[in-house]
Amino acid sequence: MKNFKRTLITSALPYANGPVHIGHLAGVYVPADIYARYLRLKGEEVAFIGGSDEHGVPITLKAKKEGITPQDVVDKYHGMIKDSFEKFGISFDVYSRTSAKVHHETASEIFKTLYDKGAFIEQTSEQFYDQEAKQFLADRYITGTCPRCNYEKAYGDQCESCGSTLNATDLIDPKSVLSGNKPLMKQTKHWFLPLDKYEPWLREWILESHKEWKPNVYGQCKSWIDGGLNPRAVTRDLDWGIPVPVEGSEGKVLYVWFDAPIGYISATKEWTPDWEKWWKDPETKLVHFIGKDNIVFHCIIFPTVLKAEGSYILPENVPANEFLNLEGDKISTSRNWAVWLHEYLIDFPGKEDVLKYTLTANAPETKDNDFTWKDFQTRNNSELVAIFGNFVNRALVLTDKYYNGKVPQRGELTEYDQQTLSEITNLKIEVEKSIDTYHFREALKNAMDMARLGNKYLADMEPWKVIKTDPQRVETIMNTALQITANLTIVFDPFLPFTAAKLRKFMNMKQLDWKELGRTDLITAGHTINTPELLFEKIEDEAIEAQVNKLLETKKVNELETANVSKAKDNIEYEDFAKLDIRIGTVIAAEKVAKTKKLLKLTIDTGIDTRTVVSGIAEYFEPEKIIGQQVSILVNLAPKVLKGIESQGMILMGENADGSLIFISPSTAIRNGSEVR
Ligand code: B3M
Ligand code: ZN
Repeated sequence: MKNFKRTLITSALPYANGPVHIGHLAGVYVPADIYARYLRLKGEEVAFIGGSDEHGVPITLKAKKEGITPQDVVDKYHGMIKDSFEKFGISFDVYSRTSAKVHHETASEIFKTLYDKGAFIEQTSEQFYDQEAKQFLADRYITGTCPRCNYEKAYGDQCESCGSTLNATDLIDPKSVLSGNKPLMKQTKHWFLPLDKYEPWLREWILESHKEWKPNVYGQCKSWIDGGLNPRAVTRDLDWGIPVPVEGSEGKVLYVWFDAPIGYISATKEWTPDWEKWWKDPETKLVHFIGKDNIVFHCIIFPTVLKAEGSYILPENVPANEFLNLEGDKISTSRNWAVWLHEYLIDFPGKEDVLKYTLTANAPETKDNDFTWKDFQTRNNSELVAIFGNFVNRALVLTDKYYNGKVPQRGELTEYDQQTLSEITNLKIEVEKSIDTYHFREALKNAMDMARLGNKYLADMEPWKVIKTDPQRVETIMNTALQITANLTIVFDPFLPFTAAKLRKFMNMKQLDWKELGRTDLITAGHTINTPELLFEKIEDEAIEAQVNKLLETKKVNELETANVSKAKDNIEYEDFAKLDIRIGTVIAAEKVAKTKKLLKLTIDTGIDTRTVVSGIAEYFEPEKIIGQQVSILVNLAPKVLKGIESQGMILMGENADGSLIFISPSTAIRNGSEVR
């Protein structure tokens, strides 16, 4: 392995078009933060870079929808995102944003350098254009009918009903989101990065020299490269973003995926004037933390940009994660299927580390994983409370009780004591191995094993019993237990920083460097600890049920919104329709039909006569509330006896997606007997 002087850690820049959720945290920010904290504790030189991605079409669409400017959108969400990260203790050295001036300058400069070097190719192609809005249309600006499933509101790049990936030109009856008009095809010029020319280099750099990358990352790169790389447009027709710094490119901006990764560089510049040592010195180890949907951009496109520029280092590793699902479904911002960090902070105050623990213990490192509230509760109650918390609490409470909070002297160690203490060093080695190879889930398990070790030690030693027969031995037992506790403050520091700080406070200790981990004399006899408090508290069923119910509500709303409208029936002739005699009438009496759930017996003034109709609407209407309601009634339907009552006609109803019903009534009152046709 190569020796580096310093580590530059970047974490994907979240789009500032919505708040951040547990998927972001689990996939990117928690592992990056563990890595950064761990290296800092080891005394290494680290920069941990983050920021918001504030360009791109989704942000302009959000602005349009809410009737505000794109800048308003990003200001709002950048603030929210930054705040959530701070509260969760994600320890960025800088958290910047791509609307910052330094970023516009940096991205323009890099584009210009590549342009001047002739690194791009210019190409003219046909794109959809909205004549009324005088604007080219990005895929998301076009909707139409999905050619696969007939869903009428499919986007130019994807159908959200059947999930197919589409080209805007596939849509049946395409419409511009801006004007509602049918868009035209018009020629437009763009700049392309000829990835194909870099294929031999990429093959060598990734497939030969980075075989150690995670299999999911390496595999994706290999399939991109083997599939044949094509020139990729790095500019777009859009009025939000960084203007293309070339003459004759009015109305064009840099493609968001061209400028966003450059955001890592700009943020570093914002942080330190000494930024070049971080980006241009081959002794810097660059590591990108990202989710799997960003692999091609960080492993192929951005490195190609850096390579073409010529003076930058390339990533040493890109430990991308798979996805985290929520209760069995894909997390989705647009469907509100997520656990939002800002909401979690309100619902579970002071429990930031519990979420981090759950997300790391169940991190989607090698495959997609599922977050469930039940698992969250179990991890808290059966692991954090029952193992870690229980051990620490016993150690502190007994020290308080037996020795008034003063750490007792250690006498002679038994073989079991020695074994237990030496296990700390073994676990330290395991944690290091795991973190160094980006296996954070395993690393946390190793750390938890240290708490387990302590918990088992006290359970086996039973000092609360021994105290009656051999009080001297108990001094050694408690001293040993407190040495383990002191080690826990170090080993958990990268993973659960709030908990580690709390534990240090209980123990009345300073923060210790990683190199101290494994020592069995971290606290000396006579040192006074503070009055014990609980490290973790149990999470009750009610709190979990409330979260599950919130998700069920969301599910209901989504089902209503996406339910498919049934297809039109076969055509009929007008004569067929004309046979139906539909009139406006008024309900003059209504009562439930005994022993049925669904039926109401209605008396209707049809203008022709007064008649009885039995109608299956009882689940949605209370009889007394619909007296006086005007309705549409099919009066020439052959009478039929239902539950012993002759029903003379049928009330017409509209049906919602969830099966609930509404009356089809005139928009203003009209004479009973009026014909509907
Ligand atoms: N904003 C996509 C995402 O949030 C994109 C990442 C940019 S990293 C330079 O998944
Ligand atoms: Zn579809």
